[in-house]
Amino acid sequence: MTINRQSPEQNGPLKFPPNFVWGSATAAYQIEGAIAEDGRKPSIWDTFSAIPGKVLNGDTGEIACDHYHRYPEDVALMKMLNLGAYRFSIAWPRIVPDGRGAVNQQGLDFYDRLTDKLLEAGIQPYATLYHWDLPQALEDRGGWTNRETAEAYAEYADVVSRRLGDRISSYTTFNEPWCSAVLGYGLGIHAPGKQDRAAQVAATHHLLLAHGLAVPILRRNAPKAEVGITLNLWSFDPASDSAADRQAAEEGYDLDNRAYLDPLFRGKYPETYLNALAPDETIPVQAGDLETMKAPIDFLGINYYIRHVRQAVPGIPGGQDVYPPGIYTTMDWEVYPPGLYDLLVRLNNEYQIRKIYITENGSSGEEGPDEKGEVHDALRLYYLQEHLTQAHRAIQQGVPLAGYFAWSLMDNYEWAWGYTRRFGIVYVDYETQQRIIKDSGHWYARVAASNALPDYRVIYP
Ligand code: IFM
Repeated sequence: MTINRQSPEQNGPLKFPPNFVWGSATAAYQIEGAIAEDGRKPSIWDTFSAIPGKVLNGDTGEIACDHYHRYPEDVALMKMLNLGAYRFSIAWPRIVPDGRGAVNQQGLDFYDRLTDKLLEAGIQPYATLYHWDLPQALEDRGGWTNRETAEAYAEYADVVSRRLGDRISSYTTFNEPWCSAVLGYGLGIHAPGKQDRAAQVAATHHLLLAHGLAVPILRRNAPKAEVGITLNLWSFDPASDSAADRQAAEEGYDLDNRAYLDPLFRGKYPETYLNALAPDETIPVQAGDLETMKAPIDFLGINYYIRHVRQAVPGIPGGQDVYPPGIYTTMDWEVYPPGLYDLLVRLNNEYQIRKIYITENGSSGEEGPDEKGEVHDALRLYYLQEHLTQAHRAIQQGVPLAGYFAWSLMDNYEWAWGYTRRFGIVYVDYETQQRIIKDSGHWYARVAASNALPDYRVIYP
């Protein structure tokens, strides 16, 4: 890895627009720990991670980064990183531990304290209401396959936003509903671990419905806060220039991206998605649902990590992935920054989106401290730099990109990968809970402070 080489194609720092939001992101189950404290009851991730073989090394979120107790120290770290905003998620099983009914004030108190700490530090709180930790009590009644869960979610959104109101700058209803539906109910590699395509289709619908039900509630309770949703989206490229591969890439885009974008922005599911449903995969749509889902939002959050390169396979809409040579992270994810540019420009051309945030983007990498206690995470630094360069390019093309949140503030529980994959710009020693800002974090702090990418570029490898 080489640092400080002048980039031939860049003259001076790449400046971002004034008021561009620089943040970083986490999620409750991945960092909080304290799973049985102050009235919290189990979520689907407590149940799933306790099943042998579901998570690497049997890791659970029982302690994680102990953020529930260490949040003041973590907010101080954010300050050192010059963050203007912090994107965190609120754990439904702390607030309404049985999913519906009794509200747990102690759970609300925690997010109240965190919000105050952030505001005191001059950091804007960006709260996500659902980042995968459904109360187990609701899963016992069918989880997201049951329409009741959407109603329960709307009640939960009401409770949270009545208490936190517009002290929260920005509410995100859901993080990556694709993951909840596809990984959780279709493929079974995330909680609740179901492998049932019909359940996946029902879950997708109820997640989008829950979003739509919550939007007016959030607006009523927090009129000054902005409201949106975060999707995990990919750019799609064909494996070759053949018509078949190009069609496979387009179908892939429809099935994974537009299946969420179209209901949210156009009030309908795309044809490719409808045509790909098997006879038993029925969307449980009721009158008015599609109208509800397209409640106008203030922003779309995008989590971008990789692109898909698709090769046609007869009879399989969307074809199959192929893996071109290149740089891959320890998740085996290709590093492909131009895909972020392609995606942003395409979204801006195809939908009326008021404002976009990149709510997650980052790289895994398992470097630990050296003998001087420093963490040299060359690939992550390069990854952030290259994606931010593409984000800057997209802004030049008129994309209304208003902020960027590095995933993640600190190393944490990477779901089915347990603690074996690290995404933090801050290193966490899980034995001692010591935090160390990595090279990428120091670099990001300078970028956030100057609102610009430096006039030098890091070369990797
Ligand atoms: O850690 C996850 C996060 O919870 C959701 N988006 C992707 C990240 C990396 O896999």
